[in-house]
Amino acid sequence: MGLKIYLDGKLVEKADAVVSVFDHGLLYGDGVFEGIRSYNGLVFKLKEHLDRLYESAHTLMIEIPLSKDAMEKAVLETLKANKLTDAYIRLVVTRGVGDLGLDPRKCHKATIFIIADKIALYPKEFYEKGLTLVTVPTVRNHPEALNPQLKTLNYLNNILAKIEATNAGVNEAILLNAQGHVTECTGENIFYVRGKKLATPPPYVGILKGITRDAVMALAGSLNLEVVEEVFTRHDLYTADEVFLTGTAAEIVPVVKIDNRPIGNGKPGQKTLALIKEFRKITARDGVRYEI
Ligand code: PXG
Repeated sequence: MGLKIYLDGKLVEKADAVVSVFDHGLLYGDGVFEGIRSYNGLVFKLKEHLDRLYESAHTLMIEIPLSKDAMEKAVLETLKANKLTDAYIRLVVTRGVGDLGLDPRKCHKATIFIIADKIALYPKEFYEKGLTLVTVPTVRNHPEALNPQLKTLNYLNNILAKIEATNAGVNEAILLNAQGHVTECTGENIFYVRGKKLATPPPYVGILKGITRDAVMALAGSLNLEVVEEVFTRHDLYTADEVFLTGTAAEIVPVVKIDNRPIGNGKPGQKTLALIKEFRKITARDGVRYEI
């Protein structure tokens, strides 16, 4: 049995899961999405992901033709149809089919699709050895141009940064904003540890308010870390005790080198490793349960 995809209310075979070339998601990147994970039959932070999806759609004035409850059911149904206990879920809502003009009023119904597939885990050595990063020339989208808080189908800002990191022969890119302040990576938020302080940039510098970021901030207290959202520069990262990234796909991943400067002792930090342990406990325990 092949992969079953949810498409506009139906579960269809992968080969039949196709959208129109007139869909504005494709023609203009006009749409929103979420990347969600399930762990052993529990969907982690599903409500938070759905809230963020509907908030992004609200600002873009995309009307999602399903209630949040119905959307939650559609996600769980897709997981069950594919008999997946540990999955990566991609939920996409586009403006829908229109004509060859960008006017969204021509699109009468949003397109919804949900792909649930096996999770492609990051290589183990990333967690054991840590990542190498560079800051890249492409600056993060200005919040008053295309706010990074919206999880839209337009990821070209991030893709350009990823290309620059790859060209530099490293794992990931750090994007700065137009003022030179650290924002985030191409698909992860960034944190640093200095003494008892755990710092991460505030949303207004131009970041996606990550759901893993929020979960890590909530865990910090139990590890005797004091969380602060602060505006900071590359220097603060170079001189930190520890740096790590957070995201649904990556979870928590240590960073050991930035712009050729070793971070701390050049190895994954103790606080980072302790946070990974705590995070694994909550992903194994919390979430929306489904039976397959
Ligand atoms: N910043 C950006 C720009 C992101 O796209 C995060 C931070 C982390 O947010 P969450 O809510 O996941 O903690 C993201 C998330 C993918 C993929 O397939 C991308 C993300 C999440 C899952 C998968 O590239 N981005």
